[in-house]
Amino acid sequence: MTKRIDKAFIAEQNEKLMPGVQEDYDALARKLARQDIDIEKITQKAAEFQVAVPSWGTGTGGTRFARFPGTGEPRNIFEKLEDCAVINDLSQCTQAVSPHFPWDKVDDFTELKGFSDNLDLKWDSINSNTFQDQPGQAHSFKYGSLSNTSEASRELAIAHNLDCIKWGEALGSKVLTVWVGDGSNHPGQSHFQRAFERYLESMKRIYAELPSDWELHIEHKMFEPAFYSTVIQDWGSNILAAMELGDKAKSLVDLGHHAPNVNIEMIVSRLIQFKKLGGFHFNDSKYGDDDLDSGSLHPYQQFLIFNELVDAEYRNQEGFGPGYLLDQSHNVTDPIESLMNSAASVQRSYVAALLINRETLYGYQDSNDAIMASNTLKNAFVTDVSPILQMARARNGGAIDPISVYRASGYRASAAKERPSSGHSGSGIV
Ligand SMILES: [Mn+2]
Repeated sequence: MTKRIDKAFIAEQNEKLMPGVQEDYDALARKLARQDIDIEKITQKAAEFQVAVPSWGTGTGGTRFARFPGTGEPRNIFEKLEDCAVINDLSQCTQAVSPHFPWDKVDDFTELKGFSDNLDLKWDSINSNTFQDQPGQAHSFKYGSLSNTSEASRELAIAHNLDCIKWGEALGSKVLTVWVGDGSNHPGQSHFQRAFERYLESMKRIYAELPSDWELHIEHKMFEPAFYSTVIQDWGSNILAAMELGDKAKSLVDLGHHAPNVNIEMIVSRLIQFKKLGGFHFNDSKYGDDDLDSGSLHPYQQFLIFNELVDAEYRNQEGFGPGYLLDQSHNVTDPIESLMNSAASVQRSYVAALLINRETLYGYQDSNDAIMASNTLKNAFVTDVSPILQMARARNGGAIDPISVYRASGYRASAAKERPSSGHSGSGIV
């Protein structure tokens, strides 16, 4: 087993940085006090913030063209969990891991649960996979899964999702996330309405088996692998399906699954209003489903999404409590570093959105003062909340500077020794 980074080592590294952090923190505290904001309350909320890590993000991703694996990549779910534990030990905001089946399937789920408990990790949403055929699969998903014209293929896809619920129960998860690659690559190939009807019939069967305290999250995606149309193309199809299924069915927003320039924060608001916001897959995008690191390109968009989320929290919006998950593909970076960076980026957007005085903003909105309303958001966004994030991590026993501590620990080098490449990896892009 690859050794976790020692708590004493983290504390030792923090000690060198703490005087500077304290100085910055005190200065920020005074600045925020002038806006009637108590920094301690914000730091407390930052310390409580959580975003889950995708098991498939711990390996190097790739494109349709190639994959360039890094060293010491996890070869199975147990090794993925070891990496997730390191991410959480340093970041202190990523306690839950979201698995992907059958990539992460094991023979003994009790053993897997015991293993994650020992690493102080919890299980987030279960992701089913019916977008590829497994070795020896009797009925193919080549022409779709839950919406396939073949009943046998549909039955197989339903059965897999029911298995996912069973495995999730063993792990203590409460959410099943369903994304299907179903769709068409040629105009006329698929009957839009009939395909959607078949999808809904299949989903109703899955929904019927959902434990009472579970949610079913539906993930939409505009294109790929179906490049002409997809069955759950956009948030419209998504919410229609969720409404058709029932209260436990909600929509999941993957930031990369929209057309360029779409106003995602407004979609988020609509889903909140109708109690249909299930959760997020955070990432960033330049052209399409690029799966770039969260906040690496459009940090303001990410902040504006959190503006809606914090607003819902402030208003105690009924039925509000989305799950936050990273969903990225790391092609040229060390996945552990990218995931730590991204978790902090999402946390930063949340914290910055907490700085907005909601009542002041409502006042500007009601009086149609566009400039001041916009500036209220922008002023929060440009406030450097780094000292709050650093202090929250340090107080929780994490690293002030996670990447430096990770590099100094030599974790990747020791993983490379203990994990010779198996030639393939269960990582992927969803
Ligand atoms: Mn996703």
